Amino acid sequence: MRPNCFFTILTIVLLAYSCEQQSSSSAGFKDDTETATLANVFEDNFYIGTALGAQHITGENAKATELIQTQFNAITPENIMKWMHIHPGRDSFNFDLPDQFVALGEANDMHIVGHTLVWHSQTAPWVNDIADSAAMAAVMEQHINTIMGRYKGRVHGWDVVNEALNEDGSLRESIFLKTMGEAYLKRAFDLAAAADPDAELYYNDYNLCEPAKRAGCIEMIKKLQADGTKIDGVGIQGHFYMNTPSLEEIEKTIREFSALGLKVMFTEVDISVLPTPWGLRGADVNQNFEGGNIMDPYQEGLPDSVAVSLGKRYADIFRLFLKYDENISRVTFWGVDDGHSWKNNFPIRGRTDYTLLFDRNQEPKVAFDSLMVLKRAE
Ligand code: 9MR
Repeated sequence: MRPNCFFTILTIVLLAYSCEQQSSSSAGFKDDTETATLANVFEDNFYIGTALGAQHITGENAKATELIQTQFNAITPENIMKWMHIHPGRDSFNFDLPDQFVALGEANDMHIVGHTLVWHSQTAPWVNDIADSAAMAAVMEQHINTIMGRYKGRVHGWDVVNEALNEDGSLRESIFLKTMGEAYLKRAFDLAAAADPDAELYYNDYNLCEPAKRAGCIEMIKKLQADGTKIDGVGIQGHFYMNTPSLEEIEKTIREFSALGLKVMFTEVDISVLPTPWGLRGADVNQNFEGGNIMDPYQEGLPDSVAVSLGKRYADIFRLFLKYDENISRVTFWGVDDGHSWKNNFPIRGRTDYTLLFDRNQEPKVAFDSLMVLKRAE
């Protein structure tokens, strides 16, 4: 068979599958309840979260607001609690949007996550000028105590340390490591545990399904645990691609972190359908490349065949999440809809990616339907 012919037949088969999935799922909602949503379909399994930008917190788009309130039962602030925004000067804090974010979560009875306390990226410039250990320790104490103290009992879990590891599993040479040495990790968790003893405390990173980085992470967490540090969970960010990581590696990752006695969370889930330049994977926000149309093939819309493949990839991954729902406490998508996804600008700026479950008009995609029907197949 000629390759063109093969692909035409494959597309027809995929489309037929898509239509069948869509009709059975929408019919299914009506049979069960008119108001089936992600949050209530997976209610017995894990929280279903989303990341909110400032525009969502201020409620600029009524359709997005409705999605947030109905489809999700956990929220993470995408940017507004990062150091440069919340603590821009040594003694100045900006709590305007963070207060609104927490209030929004409370008004909707949501699981509220704080993101992120200690991260090398997007610190305020003055933090990078700190040169010695005692000064950094004092600043870290002020930062954690002030922010966690303000939301004590209201923010339920915190990404205490974010992305402390290199790809080979060694510790990243961040400003915190440079000034305080490895001790900064324990210090951050200890401060957080004291600031709000009831809050869950997480280590959060990308590429944890890669064996070397995962091994480094496990070693780091074991050391913290051996030193009596309170750490409740690990956030596997989950910036995934269509073909990587493999289901086998995702499964190993869930099992290995669960074996440490930690809650496992997938905290920043998205799946890029676009080509990656030079085999790049991960979420290092310092990497950016220029690209032409070959790298941005779906500017006019997502072809049905790709929409179906994305749905299948999401379903495969969620089937695994359901298998380990005893260990997984939360699955958070990194954004509300495709138009909002950071992937439109990473690792090449200005592309049109389709990473999430809702399209640019906040309408559900095939990927949404493919998850909504999963539980029925159990
Ligand atoms: O989605 C976030 C994007 O809007 C920001 O420009 C970027 C830089 O701060 O951070 C993105 O979120 C990151 C998250 O905070 C930590 N893990 C990687 C995420 C994607 O870069």
